[in-house]
Amino acid sequence: MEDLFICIDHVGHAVPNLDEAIDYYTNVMGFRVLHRETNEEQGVEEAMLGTGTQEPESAQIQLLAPLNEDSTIAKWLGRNGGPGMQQLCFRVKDIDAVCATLRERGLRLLYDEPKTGTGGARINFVHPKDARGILLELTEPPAEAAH
Ligand code: CMX
Repeated sequence: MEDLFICIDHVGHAVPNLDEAIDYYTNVMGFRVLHRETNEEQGVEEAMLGTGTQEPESAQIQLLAPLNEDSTIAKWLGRNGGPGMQQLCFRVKDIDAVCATLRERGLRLLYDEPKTGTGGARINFVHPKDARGILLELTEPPAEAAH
């Protein structure tokens, strides 16, 4: 059977305050900030952090802070009682094909069509109840960042 996923792209860490979390990851853990943006549609202020090799295959940490009280991340932080691991993200080459395959295999994808994620990537999510308790993000990087 052909592989569906290229690699783990990132792990999402939900935090109440992005700057405070960046301070921890850079000054205590020695990571570098690779990218930062606000995604209004997803209700997040986010940053990507890298460590070790900067090869594209190196998985990153995605810090996710809520933009407002209605944010998915605000809800998650409230339920979890504080910061923690919110998601695991697999990189894919063709998100439409992978979503179609996973749907055929009985999994619920959150969006009918992919939405826009970090750096213009096309993203979708497998519902955590269909992924053994993990919110699973799928990301197809934009063509210029693909490798
Ligand atoms: N990981 C694991 N389980 C989770 C979860 C998560 N991140 N979020 C919710 N769940 C579980 C809940 O604990 C709950 O379980 P129980 O029924 O056993 O209590 C169940 O899923 C359903 O929870 P819910 O309250 O009905 O659903 P929510 O309103 O919390 O929504 C979800 C859950 C996955 C649909 C929502 O978080 C979502 O739409 N996520 C995708 C978007 C997102 O996460 N955006 C931010 C990141 C953006 C980015 O990565 O770029």
